[in-house]
Amino acid sequence: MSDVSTQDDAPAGAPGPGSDGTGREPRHFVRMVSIWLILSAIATPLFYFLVGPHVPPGTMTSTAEENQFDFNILMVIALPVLIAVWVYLGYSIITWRSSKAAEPVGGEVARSHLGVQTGWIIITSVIVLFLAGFGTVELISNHGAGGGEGPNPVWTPTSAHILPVQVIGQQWKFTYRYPTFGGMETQQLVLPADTTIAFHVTSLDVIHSFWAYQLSIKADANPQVDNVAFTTTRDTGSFTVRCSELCGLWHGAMYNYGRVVSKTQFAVWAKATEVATAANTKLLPPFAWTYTPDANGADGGYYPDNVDPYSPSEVYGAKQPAS
Ligand SMILES: [Cu+2]
Repeated sequence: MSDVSTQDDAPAGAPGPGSDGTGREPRHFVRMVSIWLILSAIATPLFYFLVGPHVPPGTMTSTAEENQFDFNILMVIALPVLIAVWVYLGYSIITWRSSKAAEPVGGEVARSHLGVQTGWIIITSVIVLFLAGFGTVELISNHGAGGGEGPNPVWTPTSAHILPVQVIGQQWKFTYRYPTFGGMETQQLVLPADTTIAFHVTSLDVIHSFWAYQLSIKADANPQVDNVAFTTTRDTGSFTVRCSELCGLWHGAMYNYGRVVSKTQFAVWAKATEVATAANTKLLPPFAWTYTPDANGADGGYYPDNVDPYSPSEVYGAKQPAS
């Protein structure tokens, strides 16, 4: 890889006829590896310990923590590769630029270096196979990617206390119902810290996607589907909820904010909100895991309005009138 400037078939780094005045070609390969080793040994731990704890999506939940760890491991493997490319590029520009007398000579010597070829295949194979194994272990041991466990979760948390929160998407907002607090519905997603949450994600109209970025939760919100995603909250703080499935004209405006608060604060908030929304809750349909979408589009209804003044064709499943 390095000794393309020599005309003989000496191994990489071996001295050869050179043009540096000493009659010996510098050991370019050894130099490059040394520079790469030093830079990698400095940059990799610096990244892991200084930048790593700040890598998105943070540590607000168990799933966020796991994702942050995975991103950091990927970066720790990628950094030395990146540094190798930059070192080779930089070294080549300095050493073999055209204004220098020592023009590298390519040809067969450059193409058929057994050590370089074997090393390349071994190193890239080890990296790719390790990442495949690491990814598989992380996927299984952390019970799925991103907390989206689907309508029939293959695993359920072992935690004794799980707070169910229903996320309802509709054009174009999210609302949240708390079945353990009288089925109240709010526009604020408030969660207690250090608690396992079961998000039950559904939709009243078209397909949406519930993406709570800092919680590292992303789950499709589909009508007639109760899509479950688990996570355990850790730190308190605020987070952003966005729709991440194109769902119509105001998709881009379909976001709001949530908070993870202490358990005591949550208990106070939940009780107060349950009382404050009691009159509203009475007007809502009873809490259910899914609701029948409103056939008349984006008015956010829970039931088909198969009553006047709507025509039968506006009701889901209705036969189209003969034209
Ligand atoms: Cu949407």
